[in-house]
Amino acid sequence: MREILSACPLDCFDACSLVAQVENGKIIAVRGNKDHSVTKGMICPKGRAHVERMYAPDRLLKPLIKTDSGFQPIQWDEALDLIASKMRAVLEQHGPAGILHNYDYGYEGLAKQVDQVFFDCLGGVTHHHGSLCWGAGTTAAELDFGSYRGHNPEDLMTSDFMILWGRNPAVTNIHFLKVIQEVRKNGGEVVLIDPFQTKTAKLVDQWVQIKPGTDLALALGMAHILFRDNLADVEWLKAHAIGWEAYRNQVASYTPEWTSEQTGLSVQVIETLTRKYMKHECASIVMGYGMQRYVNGGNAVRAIHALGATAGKIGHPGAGVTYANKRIGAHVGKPDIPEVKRLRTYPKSKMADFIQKADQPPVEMMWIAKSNPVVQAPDTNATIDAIQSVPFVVAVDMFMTDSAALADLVLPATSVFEEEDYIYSSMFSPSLNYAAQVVEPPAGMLGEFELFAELAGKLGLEAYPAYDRETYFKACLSPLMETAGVSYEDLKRSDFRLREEDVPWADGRFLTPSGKMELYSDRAKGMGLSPVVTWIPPVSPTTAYPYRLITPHTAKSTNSQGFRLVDVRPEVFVSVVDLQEAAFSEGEEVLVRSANGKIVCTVVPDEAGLPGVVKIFEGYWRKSGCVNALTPQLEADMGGQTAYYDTFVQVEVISG
Ligand SMILES: Nc1nc2c(c(=O)[nH]1)N[C@H]1C(S)=C(S)[C@@H](COP(=O)(O)OP(=O)(O)OC[C@H]3O[C@@H](n4cnc5c(=O)[nH]c(N)nc54)[C@H](O)[C@@H]3O)O[C@H]1N2
Ligand SMILES: Nc1nc2c(c(=O)[nH]1)N[C@H]1C(S)=C(S)[C@@H](COP(=O)(O)OP(=O)(O)OC[C@H]3O[C@@H](n4cnc5c(=O)[nH]c(N)nc54)[C@H](O)[C@@H]3O)O[C@H]1N2
Ligand SMILES: [Mo]
Repeated sequence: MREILSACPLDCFDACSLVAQVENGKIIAVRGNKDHSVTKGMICPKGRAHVERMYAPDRLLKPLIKTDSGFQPIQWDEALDLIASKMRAVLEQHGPAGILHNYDYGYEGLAKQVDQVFFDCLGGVTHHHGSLCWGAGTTAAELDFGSYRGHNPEDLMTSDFMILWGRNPAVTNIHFLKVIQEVRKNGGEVVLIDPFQTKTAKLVDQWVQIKPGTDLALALGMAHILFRDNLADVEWLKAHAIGWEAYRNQVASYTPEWTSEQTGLSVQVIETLTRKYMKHECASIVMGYGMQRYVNGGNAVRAIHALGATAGKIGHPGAGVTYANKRIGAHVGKPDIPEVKRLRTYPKSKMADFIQKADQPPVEMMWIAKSNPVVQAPDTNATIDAIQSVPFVVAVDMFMTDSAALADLVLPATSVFEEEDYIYSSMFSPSLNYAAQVVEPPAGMLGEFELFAELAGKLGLEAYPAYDRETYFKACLSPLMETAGVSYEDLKRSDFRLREEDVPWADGRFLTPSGKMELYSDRAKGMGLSPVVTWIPPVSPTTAYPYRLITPHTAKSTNSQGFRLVDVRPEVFVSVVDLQEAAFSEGEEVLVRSANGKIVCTVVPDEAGLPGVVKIFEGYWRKSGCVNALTPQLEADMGGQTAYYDTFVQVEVISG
C-alpha cells in the first residue's frame, strides 16, 4: 500500500489535509493527516466520502447531450465543438454578456479556477456579484477593517472568554471543537448565541437563545452598556478608529430594555454577558455565517466588530472578533491576462429574476459548474424556470444533480484525487494544502483544466494562456512565494503557512482607506447604507405565513453534496409550544408552504425551540424536497448576500 498526500476541496472552515491509501492503482481509503496543525489526523465522513464519490456507479464519466429520448453520451470532441459553435454564435450576435457564468464553492482548489480565466478571456461575460454564503459579513469586514482576517486556531485557544456568535462548529467546523476544549480546560468560559439548541450548545458553558435576526440589536445594546458605564476603551477608539463619536451617539438610544424587547433576552442576561465580555482580557468573539443570512446581516456583523472595538479587544491576543480568515487567499494571484471589464453583473441572490428580465442582451447561454443552483440558490421554482428559459445550458459536475438535469449538455468532472492541486479556504484554517495526483482519471476524461484549454484552442482564443499546470500554479502562487520568500517546491506539502503574526490588526494598521478601523464608513455610505451601524429590523411574519423558517447546514452533508443518495422527506423541526396548538403532531407528514413554493416534510418536535420558528436543514434534492422552494430571492443589506432566513411559511396538514 502507498500513501499519497491529498486535500479536501469541500467548502468548509477546516480545509483538511488528507492522505489517500492506494493499493493496485485503486484508492482503498482516505485518512486525516496527523502532521497537519488543523486536521490533526481527524476527518469527517464527508471527507472520507470523496472515495465513494469517485468510484460511485452513478458518477458521470462521459459528456451527455439532451435529446428527445433523454440524455445520450457523445464524444468529448463533439461536445467541445458544439460548445464552441454555440459560443461563437452568441459572441457574434450578442457579445460576451449573452453568456452567464454561474459557479459557486463546490470545489476549493486552484486547478478548477481556470474557468474564471477562460470567461474573462472571452471578454466580460455576465457575472454575479456578492455571495449566497457569507457575503454580508465579508463586506462588513472589508468596510470596518479593510479585509476579513481572523485569529488563528492556536491563538483562539488562549482566550479566557469566548462568544460563539451564530456558529455551529460541532456540525460545520469540527476542528474548532479543539479550540473550545482548550479554552474550557484552561478555565475559560464559552457562550453560544443561537436561536436553536444545536449540538454546539451542549459543548459550551452557556447557551443564549436569541430571537432570529436580532443579533444587530444585541451588539448595539451591549455597546450601549459599555459607554453608559464608562467601561468602553475610549483610548483604543481614539487611537485606532474613525467615527467612534458618531457611533457612540448612535448606540445611546439602544437601551437594555429596548435590546431585551428586540432579542427576547432578559435585561439581566444582556447586562451580565456584557460585563463578562468586558471583564476578561482575552475575550474573543467568533461568528458564524447563520446570523448574517438576514436583511440586516451586514449591519449585524459591523455592529459586532464595533462592539469588539468598544471593548478594546481588536488586535489583542486571544481576543479580537473573528468572522473569516483570509490568509493564503490574500496572496493568491491569477495568470497575466488582458484586463477585463465585467459589463454586466447581477446580485447572486437574484439570479433567476435577472435571467428572466435580461434583454440587452438576453442570456443566450449559461455555464453551470461547481454549484447546484436549483437546490442551493433561493427560490427553486423560479431558478428552474430561469434555467429552462436559457437556450443553451452547459453543466459540469461529477453527478447528475437537479441543476445538471436541466442542462442541454452535461460534462463530467474529475475527482480531487485525479488531479494535482493546491487547496485552501478563507473561512478558518490559515494553511495551504498540496494535493498530489493520486490516481489517473478514467480513460479519456478531461478535467476542467484541460477542458478550458481545449475549448480556448477551438475558439482561437489567443488571450487564454496556453499554460501547463505547473506554469499556471506558479502564476497563481507567485505573490505567495514572494511574500513568504519560498520556492515553488516549498509549497508542495500540507500545512504551508505564512509566518505572519496570529493576531490580526495587532499593529493597529488597518487596510481601510483611512488606515484606521472605520466605525464611520464613507464606503458604506457610497453603497447607499448608513455609514454608522444602525438598527434594521428583520422581516416580520404575516397572518398567511406565520412561522419563520431557518434552513441551516447539516452534519450529514456539505450543502447538497451529501444528499445525492438520500430519498426521504426532510424533517421540519417545530417547537413543542407550537406543536401543542397545531393540528398536526410528531411523525406526521405536513405541507410546508411559502409565497414561493411548497414541500412535504415530516414533523419532529423541538423541545427547546422558540415558538413561531421552524427549522429544516438545507441541501435536500428535489426528490426529497428542496427547502429553497420556500425561500425568496431576497437580498441582505450588503454583499449580495441572500437573506435565506427571512423566509416565512405556513405548516399544515395534508388534506385528502
Ligand atoms: N457539516 C457541514 N459542514 C459545513 C457545511 C455543511 O453544509 N455541512 N457547509 C459549509 C459552508 S458552505 C458554510 S457557509 C459553513 C456554515 O457554517 P455555520 O455558520 O457554522 O453554520 P450555519 O448552519 O450556516 O449557521 C450557524 C448557526 O447560525 C444559527 N442562526 C440562525 N439564525 C441565527 C440568528 O439570527 N442569530 C444567531 N446568533 N444565530 C443564528 C443557526 O441556528 C446555526 O446553528 O459551514 C461549512 N461547513
Ligand atoms: N436555504 C438555504 N440555502 C443555502 C444556504 C442556507 O444556509 N440555507 N447556504 C448557502 C451557502 S452557505 C452556500 S456556500 C451555497 C452552496 O451552494 P453550492 O456551491 O451550489 O452547493 P453544493 O451543494 O456544494 O454544490 C456544489 C456542486 O459542485 C459539484 N462539484 C464538486 N467538485 C466539482 C468539480 O471539481 N468541478 C465541478 N464543475 N463541480 C464540482 C458538486 O458535485 C455539487 O453538485 O448554498 C447556499 N444555500
Ligand atoms: Mo457557504
